[in-house]
Amino acid sequence: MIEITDELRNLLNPDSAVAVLTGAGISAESGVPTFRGEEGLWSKFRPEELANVDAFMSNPDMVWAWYQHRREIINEVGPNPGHHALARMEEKIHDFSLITQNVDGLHRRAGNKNVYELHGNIQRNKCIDCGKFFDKLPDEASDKVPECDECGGKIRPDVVWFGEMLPQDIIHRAFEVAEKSALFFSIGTSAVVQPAASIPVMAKQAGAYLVEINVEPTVITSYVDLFLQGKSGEILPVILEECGLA
Ligand code: BV8
Ligand code: ZN
Repeated sequence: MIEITDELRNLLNPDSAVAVLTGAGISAESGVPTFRGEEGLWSKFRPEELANVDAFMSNPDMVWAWYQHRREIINEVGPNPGHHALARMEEKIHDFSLITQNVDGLHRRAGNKNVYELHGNIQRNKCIDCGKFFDKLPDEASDKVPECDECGGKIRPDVVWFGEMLPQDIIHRAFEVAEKSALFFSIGTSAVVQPAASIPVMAKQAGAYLVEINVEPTVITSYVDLFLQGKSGEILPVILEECGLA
């Protein structure tokens, strides 16, 4: 039984400014592996081995194959009830912002529009030399890094790797909406990767009621106003129901 506080019930209404930060946990029930769980993508590898420029430059085919593997998984799955609940929230709440660390595109597929993809999107690729974007790849299935048809440069996933800056316009908009929110949800994130992990803290410091939804406590759990332990795909629909937004 999840405990919906009066504050949450009062704040989750169509006229509140609501913002959400999601991480890999919200896609777990869709079948997309998280990063740090036991079956996590990185249980076999470590972030520094794959999600950074040096790894790509020193072993491009291995990094490229890892992203192809992840794309295959993502292309096989769909949004789960947690994603759909957030899409429903955006339909019902006039001022709703969804900030995500995920690169799987599942929030948009569930119907959310006002989505801030802090770390890019795994379905988009770009040339590392001339920056040309590629929505379609020369050979969709190849595990070899494709080459740019303009300049011959290597093509990489359009995601933010460790050590790379986040898109400045997006991160600043995310800070803004967090700071003006009356209610902020941190959902399915271990809250360790910066600067994304500081966003829920900023929201609370600016006066938001901070709710965390996670199957286990995280480094911010002791700081939040309400910790709802459990699967986001199960908890979010209940919250909508209890707050009359279903
Ligand atoms: C930058 C895209 C600087 C690519 C990703 C030392 C201290 C502090 C910071 C640093 C440091 N050393 C380096 C840094 C900076 C570094 C960082 O934060 N490192 C960490 C590891 C300490 N950050 C960066 O490098 C960032 N850039 O700082 O640039 C700069 C400044 C100026 C000029 C140049 C550079 C860039 C970070 C972005 C990296 N890219 N992803 C890709 O996807 O391949 S990170 C990747 O991991 C995700 O995008 C996500 O952001 C991150 C964390 O993962 P989560 O989403 O939280 O997932 P995780 O598996 O960890 O947790 C899942 C959670 O869900 C768990 O809590 C689990 O319990 C829960 N869960 C599971 N199932 C469910 C569930 N919850 C609910 N329901 C369920 N069913
Ligand atoms: Zn090019």
